[in-house]
Amino acid sequence: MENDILNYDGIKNKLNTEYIGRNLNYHDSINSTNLRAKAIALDEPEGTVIISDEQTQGIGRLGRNWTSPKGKGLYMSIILKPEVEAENVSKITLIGAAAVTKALEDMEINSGIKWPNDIVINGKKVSGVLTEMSCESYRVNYVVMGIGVNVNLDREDIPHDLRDKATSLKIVTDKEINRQLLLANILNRFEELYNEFKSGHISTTIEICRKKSVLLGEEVRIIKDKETKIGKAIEINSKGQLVVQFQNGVVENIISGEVSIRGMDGYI
Ligand code: BT5
Repeated sequence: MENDILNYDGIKNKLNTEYIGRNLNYHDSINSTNLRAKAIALDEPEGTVIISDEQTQGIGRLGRNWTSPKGKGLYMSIILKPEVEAENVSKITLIGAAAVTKALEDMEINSGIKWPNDIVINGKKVSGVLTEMSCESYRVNYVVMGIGVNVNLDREDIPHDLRDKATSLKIVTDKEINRQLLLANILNRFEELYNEFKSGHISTTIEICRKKSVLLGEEVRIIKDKETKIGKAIEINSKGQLVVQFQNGVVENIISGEVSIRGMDGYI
């Protein structure tokens, strides 16, 4: 697609934000936008975005990797400096996931959220969020929220071992998607929801996560360290925790970041 460079000039006409994405550092290629964002976070203003056309060492949660082929996806990280206690930072992952689904809805693409950090379409993952922070005791120095979206990947761009659980917007819509527009939409949606969070509320994000959830009402396997437990996802509570009822009747609130969640027969 022509005119698809993800620099500031390419998106500024579509950006409605006050501060998210106004300082945008574009790279042709980088190891990981999260690594870069963490390296410069203390010196850059809130809302700075690091974006790259390709990542050579894209990272997922818990030491996993993120496949990031050149010119095909969105790979970005936003530097944030919220004045909140560290325990609230995991909510930023939900804000990122909600922003991606709303941005896709703005482009008439329907998607679901697999709590806490996956965006899925037709049962396969199209996007993931990775939130990292630096803090001293309870004080947050900075947060880096990374988002990866599989935009114009063809089937061959997805590694063999991921083909049954990963997809792209191009594969599901059968159309080439404008990455600049999607990027601007995500940043616009993110700023709205993040401003609400900074003012002490998160209800709009939680509503979106509930409405779009692919887990609520389903049997799930909760994987923590090496242990797997089976339960039913019954609610996302007002703190953004997943409420699960286990087979022995015990109800637990799960905090994002601690666990991996799988459906009973496959990825969802
Ligand atoms: C995530 O981790 O979903 C977080 C991904 C965050 C990526 C962004 S890109 C910009 C920023 N810079 C970075 O370096 N990272 C962030 P997790 O839930 O752990 O999922 C990772 C798992 O998803 C892997 O173990 C694979 O199974 C699968 N996977 C890897 N690449 C994928 C892709 N492109 N699409 C779908 N699934 C993928």
